Amino acid sequence: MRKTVLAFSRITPQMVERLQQEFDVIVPNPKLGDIAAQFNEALPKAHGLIGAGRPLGEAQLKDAGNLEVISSVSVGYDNYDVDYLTRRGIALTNTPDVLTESTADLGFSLIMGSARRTAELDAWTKAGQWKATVGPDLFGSDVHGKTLGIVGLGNIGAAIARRGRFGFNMPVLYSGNSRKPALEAELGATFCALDELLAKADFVCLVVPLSDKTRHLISRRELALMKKSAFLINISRGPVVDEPALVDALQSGLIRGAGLDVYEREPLAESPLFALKNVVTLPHIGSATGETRTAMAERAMDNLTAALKGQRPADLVNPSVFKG
Ligand code: 8YV
Repeated sequence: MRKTVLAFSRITPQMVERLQQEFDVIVPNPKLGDIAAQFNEALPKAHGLIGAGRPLGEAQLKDAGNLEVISSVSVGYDNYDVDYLTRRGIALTNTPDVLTESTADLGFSLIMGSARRTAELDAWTKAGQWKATVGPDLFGSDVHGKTLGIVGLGNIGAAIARRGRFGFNMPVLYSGNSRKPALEAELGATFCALDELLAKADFVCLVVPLSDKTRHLISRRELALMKKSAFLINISRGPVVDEPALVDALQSGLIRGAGLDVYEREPLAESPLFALKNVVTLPHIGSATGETRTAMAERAMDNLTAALKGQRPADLVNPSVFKG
């Protein structure tokens, strides 16, 4: 019997063709009406789901009686109720590694863009405001040689730290659950408590997964610990930062600026952030390059295919479901 795959996002028509060689594939299509309704209708038939950006837990999956695997086209898996999936014996896979460097590139571009005010000054130039050489009111801040604080020195955090240390001669501080001796040796990085990092870093980069422990990790108290000249960079998940507290900090000059790729609610359609010149707001594009999204989708298809064939997928988030 051919198994059924519900490909709910991130899978191109060529990729669907590849999956169709082995599976029946259902792809919700906006031209055929409500996507959520099509997803729910297909769910009871599905043995595998592949896609990203959709919260999936008990409420959404109670009719998914045949489901064996969810293959997420993302490294983060905060959208999924892992305990529930594990209780049901449903495998969950993600796509680590392939997006590390692109996401670090984006993180570094937020450091550069917020410090040197590139988006703001691009808009200013295009608005025809360049009448004379710019004065101190439009000056930015240096990046090279400044202290880089990485909150969460995982793969992506380390890739940002490498860019800072070796490309921009930045001393690196990091905080997190555990010390990373190999990275300390490679990067000359110094482990410290979050409060100390906040007080010393010129750029505070958030690169932690979202969990109960990291929700609102950065709130009023933490923002108040930062230097007035410092920048907050968030490429992790929006709820790691208390957004109203950040808006206040940016409005009142408690910190110099911020570079954000993620928000408490996405897509961000309106926000007090939009009125602020000292924040760069990007639409969650950490991994959004052609090459990387293709690599992520391919890795996710490999994980899905392995699980549906009874083989252990390479990137299993909940290994206890897989006894094979
Ligand atoms: C995804 C990401 O675009 O991989 C991740 O965890 O943040 C991005 O690559 C996002 O998760 C989709 O919602």
